[in-house]
Amino acid sequence: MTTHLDTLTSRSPADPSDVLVRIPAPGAFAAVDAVDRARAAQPDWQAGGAATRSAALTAVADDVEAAAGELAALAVREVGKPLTEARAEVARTAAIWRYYAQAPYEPTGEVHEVAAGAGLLLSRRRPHGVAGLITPWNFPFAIPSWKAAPALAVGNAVVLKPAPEATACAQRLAEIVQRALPAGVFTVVPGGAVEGNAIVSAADVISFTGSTAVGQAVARAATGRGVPVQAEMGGLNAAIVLPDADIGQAAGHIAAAIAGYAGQKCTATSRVIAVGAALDPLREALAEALRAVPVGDPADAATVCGPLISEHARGQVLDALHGLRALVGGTVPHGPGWYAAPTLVEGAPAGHRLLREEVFGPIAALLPADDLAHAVRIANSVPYGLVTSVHTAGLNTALSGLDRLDTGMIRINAPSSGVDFHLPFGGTKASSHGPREQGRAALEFYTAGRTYTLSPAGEM
Ligand code: UN1
Repeated sequence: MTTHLDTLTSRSPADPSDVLVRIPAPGAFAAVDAVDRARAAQPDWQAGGAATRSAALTAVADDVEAAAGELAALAVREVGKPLTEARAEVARTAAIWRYYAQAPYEPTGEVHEVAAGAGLLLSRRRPHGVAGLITPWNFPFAIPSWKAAPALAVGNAVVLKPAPEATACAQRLAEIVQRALPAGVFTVVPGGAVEGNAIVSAADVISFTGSTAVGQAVARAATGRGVPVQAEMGGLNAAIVLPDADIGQAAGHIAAAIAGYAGQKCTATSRVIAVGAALDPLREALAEALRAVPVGDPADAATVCGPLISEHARGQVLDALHGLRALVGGTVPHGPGWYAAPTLVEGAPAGHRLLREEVFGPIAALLPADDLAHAVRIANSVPYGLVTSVHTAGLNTALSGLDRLDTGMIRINAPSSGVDFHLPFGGTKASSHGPREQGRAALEFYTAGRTYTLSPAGEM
């Protein structure tokens, strides 16, 4: 992990003079202590039964809903998420807890016949113990929840280390979750690299979302200890537009996926691949849609593109423009806050940084392709493979033309960003490591299989 911090500071990206948190970093010792306390609390939580766990998760969902307005306002202030999107994230968070509140009642195994003789074979899934979760700032309620809720549902205890930029959101979420759970079962340890490393060195299962460099280091460390690990990392997601697409609809979806929350999602679109005759009308429609994106104060419900998380993050967007002419944007609005205008470039040469590295800003490159097969080759030509949106009216294209796309998720006639929490989430190549998260896949990840052989006692 890259950040070594003595003091944790979180400030509003729309007004950097607004400091939400300034606390001493708790240190490695405190992180390991939280894991130890979680390990002591976990057996009773597991043994408490399905109804107890289900009721606790339902209580969290209810309390998130009851606090919805306040939580959305906190995400606006701390991580600059535009209000309408922040409200949607809080609603998604409540739905995630409600969905996983049913999981304790799900079957945990299978019964099989023995190969020969009398007896029974059972397979059953058991929790690992303590789940160590390391989460980013961009979905400060939803990502901790879609990791913690399934881990808790199947009987693990949880220690969560949020990104420093989202410390206040994580602490507020902890208050809500802790009200519903026995002491020690869910703990937030604020911090940076030191605390994160300590959790990775002590927990029984690790789930990470964040940058590729850190995720790969986490995966190596956990694998070295022999504990299960999943890491959700970067994306360099393509939108492929076929000539038969509804170009106006495609432009709207793609503009939202480029500029929504200033492109600060691993699912954002950063490459737009126009097939054949789609190029000219798409260029025009997308430029118009991007110019129309409301940029500004995240507290305004009409805002779609708010500020970048930090001055450094905005600098990355400007650096990525190097040597390119912007069709739209490429400018930095005046005033406090780390804003950048939604930006579209054309003519980026092969190998340009924009086509190799995740920038995490409201910027995308428009690229031409001769036909669908060419578009798929371009889409695959990056080290990442998280999500690809495809815009077409053709069912054949959607169902059979995309087999060779090297990507974890395909979204037809929809923005690349946005996910359904009840389905598995994850990608290929440098985007993801280990089993999928979310949906039922998460219940498998947070448990280990055990096989029982039951033979009759005595003579048969
Ligand atoms: C979304 O697109 O709604 O960190 C979710 C991220 C992803 C989640 C994206 N893991 O941006």
